[in-house]
Amino acid sequence: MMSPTFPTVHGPFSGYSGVQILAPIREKVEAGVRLSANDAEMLWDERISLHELGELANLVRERKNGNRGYYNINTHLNPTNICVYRCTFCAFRADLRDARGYAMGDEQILARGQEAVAAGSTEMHIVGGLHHQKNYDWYLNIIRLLHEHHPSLHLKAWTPVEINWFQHLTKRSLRDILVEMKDAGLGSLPGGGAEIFHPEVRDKICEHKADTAEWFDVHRTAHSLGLRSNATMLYGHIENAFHRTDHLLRLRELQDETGGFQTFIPLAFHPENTRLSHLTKPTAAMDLRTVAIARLVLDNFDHIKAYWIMLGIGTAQTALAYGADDIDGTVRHELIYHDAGATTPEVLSVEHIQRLIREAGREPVERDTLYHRVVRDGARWHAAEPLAAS
Ligand code: V47
Repeated sequence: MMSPTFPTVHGPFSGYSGVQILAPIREKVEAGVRLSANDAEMLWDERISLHELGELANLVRERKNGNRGYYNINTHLNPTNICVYRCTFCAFRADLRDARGYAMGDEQILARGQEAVAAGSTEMHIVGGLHHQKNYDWYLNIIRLLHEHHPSLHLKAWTPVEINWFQHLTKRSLRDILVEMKDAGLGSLPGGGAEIFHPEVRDKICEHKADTAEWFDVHRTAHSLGLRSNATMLYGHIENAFHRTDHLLRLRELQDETGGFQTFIPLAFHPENTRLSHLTKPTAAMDLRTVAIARLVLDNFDHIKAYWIMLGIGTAQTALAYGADDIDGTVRHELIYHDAGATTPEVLSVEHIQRLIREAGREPVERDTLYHRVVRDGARWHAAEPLAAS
């Protein structure tokens, strides 16, 4: 593991300009050479101009994904907000007896599935709280029910935090649970629950939930079963550049081993209604810097997603020139960010999302969850060729 030293204006590079610091990194990126841990640390140095960083990340982005700007038509389902954990950054969770606590019944879940299909969704993103009184079968049934009634919906569900909770509830192996979920209709895993992997931070913001080794074990096992997954990083709270670098390098290492990750999604912390509400939200400059650095360090990830719900529409559009190639989907029923003060709309129309991508100078391409081109014929759709990144 890297030591928590960090280049600063007073460190070994004092007197260097941003251009000088970036020059050897630029050479490597242009030559397609992997950046070292030291290079990755250097990228956070604020003497490096955001514009130059973005330009370099854009080179990699265009090499991998050309001019395409991906989106999908998706919907969110958070079956319960009641949660045994109390992560300091979370505004979504509720206690069992909280007036705002809820847990959905089968009818409501099926109605959501129906609504999603009617809206043309190809994907349902399902995550939620760890309810004190719901057993594993309640969670399994959500997947089974939706898959049986709406087989066209790809179910991207459960983070390692939930899977780890299911292990705790059932005392069964991780593999067993994932196999059963997959048989019931689970299509892939979303990227949540990653937060910050370094224990210096993780132990302070979410000490009780699945730890870093457990998070990686779930993804490793899922990949070995042929399930693809995403990865995230929650930034802009109590972490620093060293922790962010460590986070990205750990992800790059597992991706070297399995190749099972599809997309990396940097998530900007939204402080409202959380136990960290005294902190200020990261700026757009920080958001773009993080997108660009992720694109440069995660050379083995095909996609970097600028999640518009979290970044805001303007920054997400700009991020398409700073390393991102995907802005997530039309989204409907998102709660995690909206409970934490996000002011973005609750849903975007397909026409709107396409216009945003076009305005950013990119070609809008509708993809399914596994990055196949989606071809539509009226209300029907099918997945065509895989949109392979080069
Ligand atoms: O793990 C929670 C984060 C994540 C806050 O896989 C917060 O395609 C900021 O993982 N401020 C869940 N962030 C969301 C997530 C995700 C989102 C979009 C696409 C995909 C994908 C995955 O949201 C949590 C946590 O890191 N989060 N509360 C907050 N107040």
